[in-house]
Amino acid sequence: NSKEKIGPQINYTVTGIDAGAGIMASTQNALKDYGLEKKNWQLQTSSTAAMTSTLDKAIKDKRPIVITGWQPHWMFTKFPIKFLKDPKNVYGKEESIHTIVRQGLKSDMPEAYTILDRFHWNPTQMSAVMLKVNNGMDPQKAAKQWIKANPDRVNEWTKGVKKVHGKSIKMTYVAWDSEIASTNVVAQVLRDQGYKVTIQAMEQQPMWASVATKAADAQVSAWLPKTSGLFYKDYKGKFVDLGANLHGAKVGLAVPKYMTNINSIDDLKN
Ligand code: PBE
Repeated sequence: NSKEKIGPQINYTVTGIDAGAGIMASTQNALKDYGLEKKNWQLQTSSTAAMTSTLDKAIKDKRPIVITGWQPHWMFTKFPIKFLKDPKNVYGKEESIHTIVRQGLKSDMPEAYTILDRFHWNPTQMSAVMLKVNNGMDPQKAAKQWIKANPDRVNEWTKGVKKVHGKSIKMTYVAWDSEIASTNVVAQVLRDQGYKVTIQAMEQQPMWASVATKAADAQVSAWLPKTSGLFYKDYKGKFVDLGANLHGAKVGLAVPKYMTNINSIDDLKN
């Protein structure tokens, strides 16, 4: 019943993802800033896979649900969901995803640095890789296919860059769908350039630490200014920010479109 309060229907619960994600910290802030915490709203930690499966079931039964949502992500193509308005701007407006490399990379590996510096694509392109992986394809294979299908874009990154012969480079990432896609594409482009590339998935904090301590060379997973903002601030001065590799990302709370009375985070209080 849409006239009923939303809170009691879903146990005052926002269905979240892994604890280390920036969207989880932002959502804790949102629960405070919108006065939801004192009304016993809570954020449930899980994983992207568990969250999207819970969302899938709720939508099949047309039940209400509130999730942590972001774009680019296939959840917005697969499910009829909408972002809630965020009048207090807790999640920020549009975000960009930045490429972060270790200090000294430019002089140590100028070819890789140039490619990492030039790497950029758009949400449609990132989504194409994510969709293949979501449909069960191995991420490296999905990256190879995308590279083959987008020679002009890849050429913008590699044009005039000398081939190397077996130099090792290491990238770290968090196993979010978007970062699985971008990291595998960049890693494959570097392999095609002649690098021996390892990519290692880890939690967000160790990922930032790995580049700051030069244990890793690069990551392409910094959602800014807000979502990864705390880590950016913590490690500032210990990495090189090569700027945005993607514009037009967005983070917030989302609900199924059939929840027509819920359009803003403020509406959760009613
Ligand atoms: N995400 C996807 C991440 C960044 C990439 C929105 C789930 C987060 O830190 O929240």
